[in-house]
Amino acid sequence: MINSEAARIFSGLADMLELSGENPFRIRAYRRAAMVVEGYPNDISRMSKEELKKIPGIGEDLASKLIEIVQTGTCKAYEAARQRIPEGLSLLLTVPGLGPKTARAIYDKFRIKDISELEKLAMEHRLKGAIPKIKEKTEQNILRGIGLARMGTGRRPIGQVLPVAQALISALRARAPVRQLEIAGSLRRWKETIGDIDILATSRDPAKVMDVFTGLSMVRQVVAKGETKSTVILSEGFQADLRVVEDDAFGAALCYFTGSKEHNIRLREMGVKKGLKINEYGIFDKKGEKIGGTKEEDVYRVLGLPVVPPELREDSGEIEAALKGSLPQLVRVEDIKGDLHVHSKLSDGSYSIEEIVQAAMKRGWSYVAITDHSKGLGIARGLDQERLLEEIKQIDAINGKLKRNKTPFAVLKGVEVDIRSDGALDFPDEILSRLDIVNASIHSGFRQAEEKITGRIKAALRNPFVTTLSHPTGRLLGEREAYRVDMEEVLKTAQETGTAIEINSFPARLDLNDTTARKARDMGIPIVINTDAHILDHFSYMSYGVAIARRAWLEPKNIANTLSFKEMLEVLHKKRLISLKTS
Ligand code: DGT
Ligand code: CA
Ligand code: CA
Ligand code: ZN
Repeated sequence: MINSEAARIFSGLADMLELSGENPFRIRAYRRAAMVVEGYPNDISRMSKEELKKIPGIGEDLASKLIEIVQTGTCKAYEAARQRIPEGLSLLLTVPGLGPKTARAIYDKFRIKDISELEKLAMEHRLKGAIPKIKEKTEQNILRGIGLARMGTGRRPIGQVLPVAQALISALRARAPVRQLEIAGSLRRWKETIGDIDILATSRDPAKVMDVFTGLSMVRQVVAKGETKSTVILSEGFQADLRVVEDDAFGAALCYFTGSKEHNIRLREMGVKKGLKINEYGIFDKKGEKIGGTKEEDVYRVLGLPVVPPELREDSGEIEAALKGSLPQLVRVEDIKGDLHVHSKLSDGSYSIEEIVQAAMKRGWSYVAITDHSKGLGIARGLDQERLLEEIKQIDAINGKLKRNKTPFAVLKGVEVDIRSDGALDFPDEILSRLDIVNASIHSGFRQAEEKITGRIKAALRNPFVTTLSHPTGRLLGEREAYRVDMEEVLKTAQETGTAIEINSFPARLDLNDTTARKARDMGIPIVINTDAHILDHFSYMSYGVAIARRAWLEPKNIANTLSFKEMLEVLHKKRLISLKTS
């Protein structure tokens, strides 16, 4: 959020002004502004200058600076102050709890260049003896501050990391002299959780790129700054590495730093068998002569392979498939023809059915299913029978209008029916049979025993009108573990009954992970990729679900909602026909 960024800039500015012995009143004004802005409940980026000036402690000058920060990500006064103090000293100022005077004393004595040097000095108690005002307790505080800044650097859901990485890329493109710039690492492979961001660049002036990168306002702490590689902790609490490489090694480096490590090892071994050395600097023949590395495809070409899509680079069969020429034609976002799990404002969504239809058409989709919650989910204003029938009527009317206007788009009547804790569904078959899409899902009894939950799901799948099992494990990344469920059993029942399984694209869910999705495909179970949208912007989450599908080796034909309206319904309603025949 821009508020905390603005706060960091103001407090950094105060620190630097203090170091250069500026007017104490100005320094105090910046400190106070930092505190006020940090705690301010509304997003300052949406406020006009006049509104900003009404915030206590913000006058004309600070309001202008806030506007500048919102527009440019920094302010001139801050950048100018940074120019006046040495690099290492401004690094020290990023350590929480280390005041400017102590930072200056440490810098003057040790000329520290990165935070790990400071950490080492504090750990070895070498600060204590050297600087009079530093006691053992100060050293502990410094270590805690360093730890604090690094905290939360555990793995994060991709949905939290990707937007930040994209902002980082735009900032670098705008301000750093970079030629090529690419995201590498697990983010390029679209793993569902990300350890850290890896970025690769080429440039005529790597030193300048490092300066810009480590100086970005979204950087909370610089862990290490080198001539061609730097590591920082971003304000959101996770780490980013930036490396600048030579143009003629960019492809080799991109391949190396995209990983996975296991995939790289396989490539390297295949190289060795051909008498080639493959590393992040390039491809070298027996004589040590460089024979490629500018482009990533160079690496695969010398091994006689087509380029393997990053999502598959996990050493889980992709090398063998590439050798045989049988890599899958992975599904793409453009292949998706519609979303089959969307909430309108009739339950806990925020938009009307008409608005949802408009947004879906704008995405180029040809259908959308409205699947509001059923009554069991009271907190989500779940629909009772009467309100559901009302919704059905509304959808019929909208479809009628679309038809009259010859608009080639269909709204599907649906529901997200709650699987109750005893395994029964929230609506009788008589109602479910009037719907096109019935997504069944569990919202309660997460702590039940495995057999119980598995039993509930199996019972739901056996219902002929349930088209899809939605968010099959109930997990919320980083928040809630999946419930205990025997996935093998669930998949087997889905296979027997012909029920589809959902890849839920909602970033906190990404439910049905890549390995299970791949297993489902192997069993011939139809898969649908849905967003579970509650607002229109959520439709963009489709790319996360598609990424899971790609990591699961899925092709368009494995996914029901890449099919035309008619074919999609044929797949999802097959079980209805079978049950009609046998009953
Ligand atoms: P993460 O950050 O834990 O989500 O996963 P990655 O894959 O992004 O891993 P990271 O950031 O440690 O390293 C980026 C890539 O660099 C990794 O995917 C492969 C490559 N790499 C790192 N260390 C090694 C290594 O020791 N050997 C080889 N062959 N490659 C490595
Ligand atoms: Ca990484
Ligand atoms: Ca890394
Ligand atoms: Zn839902």
